[in-house]
Amino acid sequence: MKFATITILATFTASLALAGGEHSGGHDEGKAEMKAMAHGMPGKAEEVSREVKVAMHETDDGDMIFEPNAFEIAQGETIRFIVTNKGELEHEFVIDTLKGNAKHKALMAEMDMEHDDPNSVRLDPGKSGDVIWTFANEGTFEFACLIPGHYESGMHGPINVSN
Ligand SMILES: [Cu+2]
Repeated sequence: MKFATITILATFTASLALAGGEHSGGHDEGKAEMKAMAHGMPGKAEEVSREVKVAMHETDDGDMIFEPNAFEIAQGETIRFIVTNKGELEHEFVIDTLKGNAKHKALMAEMDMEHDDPNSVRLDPGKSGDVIWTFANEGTFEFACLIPGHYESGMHGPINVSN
């Protein structure tokens, strides 16, 4: 299982490298650009319309999961995701487009980096944190843990935004 994961990641990274330079995917994109993203924008605490609890943990089967594993959201809602790491490993909760998560995951496979973006929270075991996000557009987006190997172990799910 572990070998298969490594092969998939390596193949994925290679194909991204070939695709090349469409978008830097780096972490120093400005807040202004953030507002234009398909999956929405950082939300303001005073505008939170709903709180949603999310747990992250490993299972006895060797999988890693989010509970719940999908979200239905109305366009325009500002959600406070209260995320708790109930596992024994470090995990993170990242909201992005499927494409954005795929790119970010490939970068993480090369170099596992800490980040402090408004669309994510990374937590040590036993810790809680939150992400406040405004879903400005309709569509299917994704939440995921992009720590190497975790996505493949089950840590991702859809965010369906409809109006
Ligand atoms: Cu994880």
